[in-house]
Amino acid sequence: MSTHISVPPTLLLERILTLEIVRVTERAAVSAARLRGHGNEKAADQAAVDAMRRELNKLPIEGTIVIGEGERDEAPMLFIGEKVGLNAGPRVDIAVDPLEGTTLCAKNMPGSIATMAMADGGTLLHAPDVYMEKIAVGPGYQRGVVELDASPADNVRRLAKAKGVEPGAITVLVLDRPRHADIIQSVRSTGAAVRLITDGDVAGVIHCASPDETGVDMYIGTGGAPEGVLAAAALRCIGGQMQCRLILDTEEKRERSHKMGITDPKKIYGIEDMARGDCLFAATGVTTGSLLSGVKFRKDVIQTETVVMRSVTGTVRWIRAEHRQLEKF
Ligand code: VTB
Repeated sequence: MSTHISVPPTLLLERILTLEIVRVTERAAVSAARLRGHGNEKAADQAAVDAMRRELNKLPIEGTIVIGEGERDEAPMLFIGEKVGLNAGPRVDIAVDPLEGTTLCAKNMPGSIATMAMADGGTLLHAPDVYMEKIAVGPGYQRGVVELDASPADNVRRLAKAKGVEPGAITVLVLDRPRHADIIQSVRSTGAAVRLITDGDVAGVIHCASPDETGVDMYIGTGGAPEGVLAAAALRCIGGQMQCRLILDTEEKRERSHKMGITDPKKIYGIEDMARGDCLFAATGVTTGSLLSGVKFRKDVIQTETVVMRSVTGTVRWIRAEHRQLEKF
């Protein structure tokens, strides 16, 4: 390495990896997008997994999948604990959701993405594939402005006060599930609005970071723990607050999570508990949503849109790419 460069080699490499992870999510998105609207969630997911794994294995990293397609016996590829990369370079933790919103993709509905995060080895929460209670808001509020254990109505009022608006000016994003009926009712009792999504709460949480653009102030609800860690990695880069708690309601789940190093089953995790070190986050649109455009197959080019973030600097890049060597995609 040149002696003129004063940046520590690991940071420099990590900086270069910012673009490399874009390649990874781009490829996964294009592969999944070929199966948009085919009604086959498994096939679309598999296509994204294959592409993502192939690309990850080209990177100069010593990577470990810590959030993946599942535990080894249920996931042949990108299973938790799988080693990826060229086995040279920095030791990193990797969280993947090659196709977040498989149903959205299979039904060709808005908002499916290919996403991943990369962080210093040992710094991402090793979360089991269970449900997780989550609450998130964007940057600019005092710490603890909302809390997981406060009622949704209270949280709306607290956030409205901090923002200097009436509760009626607040919008809360919630996954449309029967289990969220009480949350929805509680939010609406304040005069606040609920925006419902059918799937995709990684993008949902990210919406909170720019309320002026998205119209979303807060995310509340229960979704997947893996998606929670990915969302935390994104907020670590762009700012905001998040509180989460794993739902470990059976002995089997408590045991499984214990094996992954979780000793307090009731712990409330903040962003720094889920993404402790420096991290990178990327997401490429598969179907067009309010965060990202989906893949467009033109006559001679494939267009993708990706957002990539880096916590060290907080830089967020929106990358619209045109891919020409189509056979390689
Ligand atoms: C959650 C959410 C995801 O699936 O995991 C959800 O975090 C699962 O909830 O974004 P259900 O079991 O009720 O479907 C997603 O929406 C992705 O599909």
